[in-house]
Amino acid sequence: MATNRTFTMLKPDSIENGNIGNILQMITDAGFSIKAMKYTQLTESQAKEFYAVHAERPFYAELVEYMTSGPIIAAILEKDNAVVDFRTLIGATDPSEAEEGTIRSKYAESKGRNAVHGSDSDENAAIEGNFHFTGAEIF
Ligand code: DAT
Ligand code: MG
Repeated sequence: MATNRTFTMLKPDSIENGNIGNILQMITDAGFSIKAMKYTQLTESQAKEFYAVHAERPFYAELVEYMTSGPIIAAILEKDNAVVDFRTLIGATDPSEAEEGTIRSKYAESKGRNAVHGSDSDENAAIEGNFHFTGAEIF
């Protein structure tokens, strides 16, 4: 995946709370185009693998349970400076620390139920995008 791409998930709270449309609007209004997208539910083994980097953290079990608790939307997004600009658009992990106007400030409930995922590097964006999509699913 090119360095102008990032990977996102709209987490189960975004779907439960009816925020998908508003969040996708914020993403496209910010200049991201959608290269791939699917509505799906992670299995326990997929969630464990996706978040393996956090396996030693105290919140890992809670994170895996939460991320498998309902459907998500997974997407690959494209824009210049995609990884950094998307992290700016989503705001801090903890919504109480997220800048006003960011997706997490508007829609996240808590540190765990925080509305969206955004890749933290070009390398992880490529790994995460390829985890969810085959080449034929990326446009
Ligand atoms: P981010 O999603 O901002 O990249 P992260 O990579 O540090 O944050 O953590 C991944 C996810 O794990 C995060 O989106 C929500 C969950 N998480 C992180 N810290 C947590 C905490 N202290 N308590 C509960 N869940 C947490
Ligand atoms: Mg992260």
